[in-house]
Amino acid sequence: LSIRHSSDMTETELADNHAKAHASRDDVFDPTYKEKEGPKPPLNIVWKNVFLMALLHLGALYGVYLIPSASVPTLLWSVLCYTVSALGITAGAHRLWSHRSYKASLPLRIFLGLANSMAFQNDIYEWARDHRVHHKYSESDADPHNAKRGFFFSHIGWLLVRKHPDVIEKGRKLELKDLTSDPVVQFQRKYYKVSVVVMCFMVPMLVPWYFWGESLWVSYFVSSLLRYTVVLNATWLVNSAAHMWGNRPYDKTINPRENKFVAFSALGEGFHNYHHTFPYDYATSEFGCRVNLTTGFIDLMCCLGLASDAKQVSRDLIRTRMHRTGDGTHRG
Ligand code: ST9
Ligand code: ZN
Ligand code: ZN
Repeated sequence: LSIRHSSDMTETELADNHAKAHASRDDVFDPTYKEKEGPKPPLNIVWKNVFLMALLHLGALYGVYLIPSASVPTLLWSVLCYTVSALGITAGAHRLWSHRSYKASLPLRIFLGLANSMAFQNDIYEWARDHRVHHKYSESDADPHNAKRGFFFSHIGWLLVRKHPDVIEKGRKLELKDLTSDPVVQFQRKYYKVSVVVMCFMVPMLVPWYFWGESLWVSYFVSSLLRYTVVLNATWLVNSAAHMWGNRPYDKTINPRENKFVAFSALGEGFHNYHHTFPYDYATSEFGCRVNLTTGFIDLMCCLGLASDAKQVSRDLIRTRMHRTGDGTHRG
């Protein structure tokens, strides 16, 4: 397993190392940014998005109603599609492409690119760009899903209105060369729409119909629409619930929190106080694979030689930081 354990380094060496690792990336909180004074720009609702999101959620509710008529293989297939599409976000867009917390070989990047299209959450480039501004200007006007604007806004509302101009202004200044020079990211961006039609809608719907005779109606509403909607909401809970409810063992001065329910449903992405404190840690938690399927997946990829250079924060650094800025709720 090629995980770099850095437990024998001093804190200064570690801090130095992390600074170097981050020299080319823009996912670290920038305390110098100040929101512009004066009245906030008016809310500009995008009615097309409101309509489509309402329709999607109605379709998903109908999918819940159809669950009893779906066959067991169809239900298992839906769970598999959930896991694969979630990994396209967690292991792909998030830990690999937004934070560069490990390196992935070309075959693994191709798999994660396809899995990402199955999740249909904007292309990898756009997702990672928005996510870097989220970390760098967390909970301010330049954060696309600023949790200070409430649960609804940070959950889904931010996708139903025009962005605050500071998100775009600050986002345009981000360092994104690593994304523009990754052929998988560029290819997925170029063919994004067709890849979503195939991966998010056609493949989940057609496999149950072709291989075990499920009705297209049931597989469309359960494996495509319901599965897609649940992955979306599990992801959005990281922005809403995990910025509101839970403890803050690593840094009590920030809002992101440790939330077990979100960690479970988002395959390990609910340890959000840890993650905003140490965004470069490939495990997004100090507890390895515990309630963290994504970390198990990346470990497996390292074992198979498909991933490498997984970055981890040392125990010493975690402990020092916890004592300095934590809320005292840490168990260890
Ligand atoms: C979705 C995304 O759901 C979900 C992301 C969640 C993030 C989660 C993070 C949590 C942590 C990780 C944990 C993962 C857990 C996963 C668990 C899995 C179980 N910088 O966008 P426009 C430019 S998507 C720089 O139209 P508007 C842009 O390039 C769901 N530039 O802004 C463009 O420039 P140009 C499906 C930026 O008009 C111009 O600005 N998709 C930035 O304000 C205008 O861009 C949807 O629902 C930036 N950050 O519209 C679609 N941003 O003109 C949603 C923008 O030069 N999107 N620019 O090309 C939209 O319809 C629109 O974006 C909008 C805003 C209406 C929201
Ligand atoms: Zn966050
Ligand atoms: Zn992140």
